[in-house]
Amino acid sequence: MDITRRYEEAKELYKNFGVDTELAIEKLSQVSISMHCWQGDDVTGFEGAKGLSGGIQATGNYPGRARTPKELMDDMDMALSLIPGTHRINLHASYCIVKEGDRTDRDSLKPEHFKPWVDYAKERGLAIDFNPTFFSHPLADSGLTLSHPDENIRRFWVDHGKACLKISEYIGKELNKPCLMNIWIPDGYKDIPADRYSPRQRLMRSLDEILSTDYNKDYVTVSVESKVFGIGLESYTVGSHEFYLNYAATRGVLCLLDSGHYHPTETISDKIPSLLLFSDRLALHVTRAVRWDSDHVVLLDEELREIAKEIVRCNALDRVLIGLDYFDASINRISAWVVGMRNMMKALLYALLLPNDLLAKYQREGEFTKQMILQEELKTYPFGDVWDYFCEKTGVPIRENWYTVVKEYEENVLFKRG
Ligand code: RNT
Ligand code: ZN
Repeated sequence: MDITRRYEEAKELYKNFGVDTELAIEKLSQVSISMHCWQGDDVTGFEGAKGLSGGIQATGNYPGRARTPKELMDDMDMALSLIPGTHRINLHASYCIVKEGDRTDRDSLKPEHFKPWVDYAKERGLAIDFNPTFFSHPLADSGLTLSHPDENIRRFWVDHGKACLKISEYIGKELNKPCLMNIWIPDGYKDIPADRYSPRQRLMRSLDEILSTDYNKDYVTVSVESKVFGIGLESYTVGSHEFYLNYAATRGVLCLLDSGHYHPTETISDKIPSLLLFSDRLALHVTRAVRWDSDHVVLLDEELREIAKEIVRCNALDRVLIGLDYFDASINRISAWVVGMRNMMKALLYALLLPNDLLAKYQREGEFTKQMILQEELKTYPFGDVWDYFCEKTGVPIRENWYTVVKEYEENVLFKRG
């Protein structure tokens, strides 16, 4: 298997359509994807949480879940060593690292509680993104947080949001790389509500209060994430798509589209160009919805390629902040990360290797037959040869060979965790 020879042949084939494989590789190596820490421990965090709440669920009990900051960091290192490129890590407030005896609750978390993460990122040249955690907490048990009618509870969560803005600012400043702080709340009702307006009005007020915090926009970018329904909260979601679309547009923050948060035949790929026309930047949670679940491991499927194509065709690799968001506890968790991250990169490479200008020209000229033929034939072009070459060039294992490394780590480390 001569990777370079195969690459050279692929290069010639793509060149026939004016596609420069070298340029594609160059652009791909600039991409950084935010790898979500919560795949490593089934969204448990370090606060001693008893279970996961907020209408999301991690199912499965594959051995080896990371239980401490050190274990999670080690596992993330293992995953990152098998993924080509330099990426970001995505943390939740529930991954705070507090000293023994420290009783700090979410409303008063401080930058110091994330210093070990900042040190971790510094040593590895990574950036960090951040999320306030509006679930898995006694005050979120009702399924309501920022839209809660009880003023004290609502205030607690507003204070959590504010504390997280300061933490995000600290992270961005320390790493000298802007931190994306994404706000997602589970708020909703299991059954048909009597009043759909007031909870949204309270959410709007809460978000405005959070954003009134004094924070440095050079270091923090805020996004808001909508959802269609949660488990146990099936009938009404306070933070719906329309709510956040308008909220983001009027407040100058970003929309975050989670690919698992829409109706079954509704895709986020189609929304990307529309949002980019009206907003400078856009954030994504890439995941895979399967029936009731919005959080399966990202596969190289049609929609993933469509998402990548829209980002590339809009020339927006630097305007779309890509993050992954899923949690599968039924398989090796490190493999889950590696599969998703590599697939996201593969999808982008696939999109970068398409003759996008030529295809757009066919569309403009009404040459729909040619457009279809070429798009279909391109599906079996040797994109895998370019991918292998890219992996070799960046020093990560080729093809499925990375699994041997994970398997060894599994035997020596994960299975010994008890
Ligand atoms: C839940 C949202 C949210 C979470 C993470 C843990 O439906 O997608 O983004 O998955 O914040
Ligand atoms: Zn999400």
